[in-house]
Amino acid sequence: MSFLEYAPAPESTAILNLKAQYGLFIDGEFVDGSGEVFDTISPATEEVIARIAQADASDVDRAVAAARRSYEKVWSRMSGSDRGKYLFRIARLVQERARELAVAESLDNGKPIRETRDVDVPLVAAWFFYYAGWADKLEYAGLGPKPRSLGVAAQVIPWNFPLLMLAWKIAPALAAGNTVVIKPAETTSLTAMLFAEILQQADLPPGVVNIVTGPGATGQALVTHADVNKVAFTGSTDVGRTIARQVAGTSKKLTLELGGKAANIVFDDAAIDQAVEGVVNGIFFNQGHVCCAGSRLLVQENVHDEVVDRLKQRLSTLRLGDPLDKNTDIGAINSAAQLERIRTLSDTGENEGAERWQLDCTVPDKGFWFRPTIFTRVSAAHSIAREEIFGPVLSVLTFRTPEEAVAKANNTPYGLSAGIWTEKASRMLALADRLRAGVIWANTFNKFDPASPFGGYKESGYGREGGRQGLTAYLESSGWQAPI
Ligand code: TAP
Repeated sequence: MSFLEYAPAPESTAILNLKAQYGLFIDGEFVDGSGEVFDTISPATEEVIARIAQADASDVDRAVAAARRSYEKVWSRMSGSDRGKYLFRIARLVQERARELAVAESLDNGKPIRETRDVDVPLVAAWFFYYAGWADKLEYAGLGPKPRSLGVAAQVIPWNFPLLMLAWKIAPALAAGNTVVIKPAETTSLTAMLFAEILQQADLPPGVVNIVTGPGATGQALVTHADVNKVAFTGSTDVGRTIARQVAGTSKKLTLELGGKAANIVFDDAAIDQAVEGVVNGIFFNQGHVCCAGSRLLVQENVHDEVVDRLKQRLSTLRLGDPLDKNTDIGAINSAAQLERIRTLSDTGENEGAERWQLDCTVPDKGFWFRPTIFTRVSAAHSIAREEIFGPVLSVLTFRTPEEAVAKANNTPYGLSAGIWTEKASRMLALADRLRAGVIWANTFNKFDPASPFGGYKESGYGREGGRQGLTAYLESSGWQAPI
């Protein structure tokens, strides 16, 4: 074998010590669910990894009761510094079990091991470290000298960053003194179960975190439960709308992190190689299953051909395949249903007159795969320019002036994120002021930090996660105003 042919062996699953079946995690213990158990499969091979318990409304009731007991008797009475110690312990245990968590996440979700190893899992630990530091400093959260926790938080998360979304939800809730019942997505519950083991290792008091697995109906039973004080949801705009209606008129506080259709705007003065890297990362990271993905490339007309050519050249170097292989850039699509959605929307793009280009590569026989795709000749009216595809599909549009770039970027019901590529700092700032997006990156994309608030405008939801702002979502507002 020549040096060029050498490829390291895929990350071994031998590191995993998985159970054949996982129960619900209620009151510090794994217990049976009342619904039928379901399989969690590897989207890369369609093989069953483990069986997962299904919670019905009575199980959700038990979980909420456990969270309430533990809130009243333990967690809300504990000092902030003691709560912080538990969060630090969880962060350290995530680091200790990092390799195992990365392998399990890649196996269950289909995302490349390089991403779970270098992005997802380190960020999970970073989120717990960051909020551990806040637990005894809540008086600096901006809500007055003695901010109060809300009570029991009901949290529902999607499948695209299973463990990271769980950390985004649980870490600030616990730091602020709330207890939690969380529902992972049906197709990606495995790492939440490993996280439950970590909570046991950390000796977290029973009932502080409860995990109920199951389908959308389980999530619905949770968010509509009468004894929860806070609902935090990340997922599709449709389900977010339903939840907003269900929560309306109750005393529950609500935060919603929903979809996006971000514009990545490339000006002719940008460093083109750097911009191309950023555009590739913006849409092909995590197979495009990213709410803030740069799914629309807005490129200045005079550099359109050059940018698209270089994009195609760069994409031709990407490797699609086994998520556990360290050389893999593009992993599997998370489910058959999501693959179908991506296919349908891409076919619509072609039928509406856009030009499709796809990476020429072999796709494994088994599993769910979609080759990285670029659409050119896209107009603002095309479905692929308006609807969130949530897959490795980039729609390219052009603009002539900064005004036109802003107008096109804002021409979407969403407002989660945007990217600007230019050498001119004055242009970055001017554009950032006028883009209706909660997160704006300049000369970079998809950068996340626990200290930095994340969230959207318009139909991308409301409330912020991360930073000091992420804490206020889990604290009672006293009407106190910081002195100016
Ligand atoms: P959804 O179908 O909305 O599912 C999200 C979660 O809600 C899942 O756990 C789901 O359970 C559950 N659910 C479904 N119906 C429910 C109901 N009526 N009541 C309560 N919970 C319910 O989204 P998805 O397909 O998992 O994720 C893709 C979408 O999420 C994309 O649109 C993406 O943009 C968005 N997303 C946004 C963000 C942020 S930060 N803004 C982050 C990630 C994803 P099941 O899995 O069992 O159906």
